[in-house]
Amino acid sequence: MIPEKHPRRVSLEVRHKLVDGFKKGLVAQAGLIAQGRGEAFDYLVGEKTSVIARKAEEAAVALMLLAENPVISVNGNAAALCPGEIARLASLVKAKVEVNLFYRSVEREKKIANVLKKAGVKKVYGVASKPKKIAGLQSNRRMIDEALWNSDVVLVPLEDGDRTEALVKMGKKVIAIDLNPMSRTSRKATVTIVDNIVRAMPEMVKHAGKLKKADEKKLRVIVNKFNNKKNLKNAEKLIRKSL
Ligand code: PTJ
Repeated sequence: MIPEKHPRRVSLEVRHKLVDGFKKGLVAQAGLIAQGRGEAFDYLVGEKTSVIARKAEEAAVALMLLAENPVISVNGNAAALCPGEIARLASLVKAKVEVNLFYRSVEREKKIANVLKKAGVKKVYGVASKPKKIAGLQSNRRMIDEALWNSDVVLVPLEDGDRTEALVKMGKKVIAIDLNPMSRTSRKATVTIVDNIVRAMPEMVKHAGKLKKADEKKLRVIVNKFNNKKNLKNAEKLIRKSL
């Protein structure tokens, strides 16, 4: 039980969600460590969505709305932390949802798919599927299902650098949510959102609600105005300033 007025209440609640997710078999052991890595960076960005992150969130949603075949690629941490927002965003931008795990097991894929379905995702891809393999990648995440193979824009919350790079090489536009602006994922992605997934996803749902009826021209202006390199530099500056 976390006291109502505990100064680190929100952060502790998120931790507990992940521990619960681990107990339910959604989150990998290493997923708990990944969260700790994220928390350290979150502390440095002030544990709130910066103007810098908000810009990236808006550009990411515009990119998804412009896509022919957008996909949200979900791992254990994302499923444990924000299944409802994944379902809402997928519905607003008409994205397919696939499960893609670093520590791959069909049992975990099925559990994650159930949580996503309960949250409102109609069809979940990548469960016990016959995957296609991304050439040159060593990890289990090289195995991707048809939905991701055919996508043009993919949202990858908490991704590995080598897969981000491989997806970009395949010609896809990659949107990453990563609190570390210096990670390889952050540097290789097309749009990098330096924000905690628990804040980024609700923000993206809000943007999607506002932009879903916007015309193509307006969406293109948002995407073209966005400069990922510059945005990452600004995120890094924000962190340095807080030290
Ligand atoms: O569920 P699986 O099997 O696919 O396991 C996936 C994990 C999470 C274990 C795997 O992707 C992993 O090892 O992740 P990393 O490389 O430790 O973390 C990826 C990045 O996510 C790091 O740069 C973290 O700073 C960042 N990160 C961690 N938690 C959050 C986060 N970014 C945003 N929000 C978070 N809550």
